[in-house]
Amino acid sequence: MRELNVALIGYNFMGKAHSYAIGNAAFFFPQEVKPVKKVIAGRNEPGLKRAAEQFGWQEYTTDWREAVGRSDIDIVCIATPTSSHKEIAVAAAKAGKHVLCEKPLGMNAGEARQMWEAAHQAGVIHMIGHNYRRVPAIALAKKLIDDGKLGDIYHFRGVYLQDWLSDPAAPMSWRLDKRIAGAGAHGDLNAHLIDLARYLVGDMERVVGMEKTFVTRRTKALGDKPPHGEENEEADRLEDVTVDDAAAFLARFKNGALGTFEASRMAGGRKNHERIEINGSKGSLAFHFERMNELEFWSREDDPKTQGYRTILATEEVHPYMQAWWPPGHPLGYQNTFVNQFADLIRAILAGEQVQPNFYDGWMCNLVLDAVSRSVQSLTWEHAEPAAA
Ligand code: SOE
Repeated sequence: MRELNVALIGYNFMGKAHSYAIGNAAFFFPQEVKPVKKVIAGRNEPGLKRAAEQFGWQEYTTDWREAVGRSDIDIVCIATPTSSHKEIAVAAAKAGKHVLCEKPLGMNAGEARQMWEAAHQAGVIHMIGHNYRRVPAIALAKKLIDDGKLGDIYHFRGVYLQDWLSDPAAPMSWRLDKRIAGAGAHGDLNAHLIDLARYLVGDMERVVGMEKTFVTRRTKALGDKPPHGEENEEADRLEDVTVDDAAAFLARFKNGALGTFEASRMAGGRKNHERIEINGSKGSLAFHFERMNELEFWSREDDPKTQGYRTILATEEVHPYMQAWWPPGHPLGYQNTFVNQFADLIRAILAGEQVQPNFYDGWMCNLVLDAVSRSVQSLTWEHAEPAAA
């Protein structure tokens, strides 16, 4: 069977998720080709070596350029902090590799646009890692909306709440450094909500938002300590948090719908609480990631005597992706969304057709993120569309 060799850049949380997906895509979704975990790249050799062994990579390198430039690599998967996405993605596209990049695509819309242009000009298949589109219940929601079950859409309501920063003693991390992450909860979590809103409802016209950094200084992270223990007093040094802890915004969609979005890492008790609700003239849908196998659906067309939200267990073979998995009633987990995503990428590569969400969608998402950030400064509504639109 023909093999497609993959280079993965990054080996932490997302590196682990993508390694799992690359290793299992052909197991659950057999296609004419088989992805191979060829080479994994990262900067810290001991950690990288451990990851290579644990996740089953054939080789590792501390030089991502070497991995991307290899003639035997077909796909480059980018799972690094945001500030490095553009350089790696553009190099990969120019080298003729298909690219899967984590979100948010760029540090800002300008970068994201350059990434889309590079991939588009190179004619490679490009994808952005919004894995929540690959939850069967979310793909089912899309189908119900496309089938007209909700009618005209009135509302999109999304919250994405976590609490890992709600303790002021929680240490610094690259995710709190604007130079590396670009933004805080806004870029990390609102990016997912924006992608789901674009997928299920459509493009946004204008946005207005607010954001706040509640804890402005945090202790230097242990992992950032000087390598040999010298300058120990440095470890206790406080560092400035340069991104938002929480960001919320209102949106007007092009189709007339209204949107509300809230992202926070300060929501005590909430772990990965991504919840959306969509209301339309004929029906409503609600989804909550912590119960990711369920989709709630309310229909105006139901008999009023028994009308009410019903819970659909999206684990049956009639549901998106589920034929590939288990017998009825056997649920999926977080890691399986990455398998579904990677299988969709392979399918697109074989068909020679772009997959969604791709770098264009990543650019559109960055545009909305930027427009919200501008509105935080200007205190007014801002346009969320490309200038030419
Ligand atoms: C951290 O907030 C994080 O890992 C995000 O970066 C992911 O995109 C999200 O899926 C879970 O939370």
